[in-house]
Amino acid sequence: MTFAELHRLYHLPLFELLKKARAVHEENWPEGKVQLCTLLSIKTGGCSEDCGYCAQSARYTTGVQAERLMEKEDVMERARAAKNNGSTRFCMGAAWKGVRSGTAKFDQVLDIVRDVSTLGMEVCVTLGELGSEEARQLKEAGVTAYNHNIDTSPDHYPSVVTTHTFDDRLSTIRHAQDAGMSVCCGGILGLGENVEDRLKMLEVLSNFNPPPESVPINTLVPISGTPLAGSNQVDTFELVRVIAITRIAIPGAKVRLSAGRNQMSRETQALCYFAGANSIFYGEKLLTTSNPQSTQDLALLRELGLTAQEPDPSLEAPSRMPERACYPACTPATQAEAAACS
Ligand code: SAM
Ligand code: DTB
Ligand code: SF4
Repeated sequence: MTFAELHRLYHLPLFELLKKARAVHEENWPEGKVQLCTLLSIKTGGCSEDCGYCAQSARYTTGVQAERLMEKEDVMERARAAKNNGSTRFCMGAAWKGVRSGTAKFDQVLDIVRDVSTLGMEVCVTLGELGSEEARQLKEAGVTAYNHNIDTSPDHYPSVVTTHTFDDRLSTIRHAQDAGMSVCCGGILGLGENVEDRLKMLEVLSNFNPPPESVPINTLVPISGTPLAGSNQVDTFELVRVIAITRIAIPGAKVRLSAGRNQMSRETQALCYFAGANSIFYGEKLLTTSNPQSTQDLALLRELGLTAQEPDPSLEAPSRMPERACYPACTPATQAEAAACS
C-alpha cells in the first residue's frame, strides 16, 4: 500500500476504519481464532547494540543480568510446557547483534531448533542479523519463521538505534525470505515517533514480497535505564487505528498484539481483537518483562467468544507474488533468477 492510501485510511472516523478492517478480517480470518505464541529468551542480556528501548543492551544499566545461551534440555522443557499450555508457536529470542555460521553458539542454536521442531509447534527464532548461509541452515534445522522487526520508519530508525541501520534490517529479512522461512516483522509504538512514522513503517511492511507471515505490534514497555524510558504512553485509539490499518494493508498476516499488553485494559485488548489482531504472546513472561497471566488471557478470549487456534503442522513459508518485484530487494544468484525478479 502507498503512504497516501494508509494516510487516508488512518484518518477516517474511527468506526468507519473499524468497519473496513473488520470486513477484511472476516474475509481472511473468518473463524475467530487467536494464535497463542510462547516466547523464551534463550540468551539474555549483554547485547552490543544500542537500541534505545531495550533492556538487554549492555550499554544501559537496566538491572538485566547477562546470561549464557541456555542448555538444550532446559529449552526443551520450556517448549514442552508451552505446548501443553496450548501454544502453537514457540519463539526463541537471543540478545545478539547477529549470528555466524561455523561458530559454536550458532551450532548450539541449530541443535536446539532441530529438537524443538520435533514437538509439532511452529518454531520462530529471533537472533539478530543473518547472512544467506545462516538463514539456509536455520531453515534446514526446522525454523518456520524468522522474527526481525523494522521497529519504526526508516527516517526515525537512526534516532532509536545507531549501531546498525534500517537497511541492515532489510538485508536480514531478505536472507530469511530467500531461504524460504516465513518472516515475522513488525514494530514498536511509543518510540517518540509521529503518526507519519507509523504509516511509513506500515508502508514498508505492506510492500514486502512475499508479505510478512506475521506482524507483531509492540507498544513500548518502558525500561528504566534506557534512553526511551520516559517516552509518552501510546494512546489506545491510536493503537487500535494502527492494528486496523495493518489488518487492511496486510490481510493475510497474523497481526500479533505483542509487548505492552500488561499495561492494557481488557477493553483495549478487545478493541484490538475486533480491529484485526489474531495472535498474542502467551505466558507470564515476554523476554525480560512480564505479560498477563495465561488464565487471564484465556478468560478474556472466552468472554469475547474467541477461541485459541489449533496447531497447523502443514504451515509453509509464503511464496512470492509473481507480478511484484521482490522486496526487500533480492540478491539473485543467476541471470535467470535476476530475470524472474525484475
Ligand atoms: N536481538 C534481536 C533483534 O534485535 O532482532 C532479537 C531480540 S529483540 C529484543 C526483538 C524485538 O523485541 C525488538 O525488535 C523489539 O521490537 C521488541 N522489543 C524489545 N524491547 C522492547 C520493549 N522494551 N518494548 C517493546 N518491544 C520491545
Ligand atoms: C516481538 O516483536 N516482540 C517480542 C518478540 N518479537 C521477540 C519481544 C518483546 C520484548 C519485550 C521486552 C522484554 O520482555 O524485554
Ligand atoms: Fe540487542 Fe535486539 Fe535488544 Fe537491539 S533489540 S539491544 S539487537 S537484543
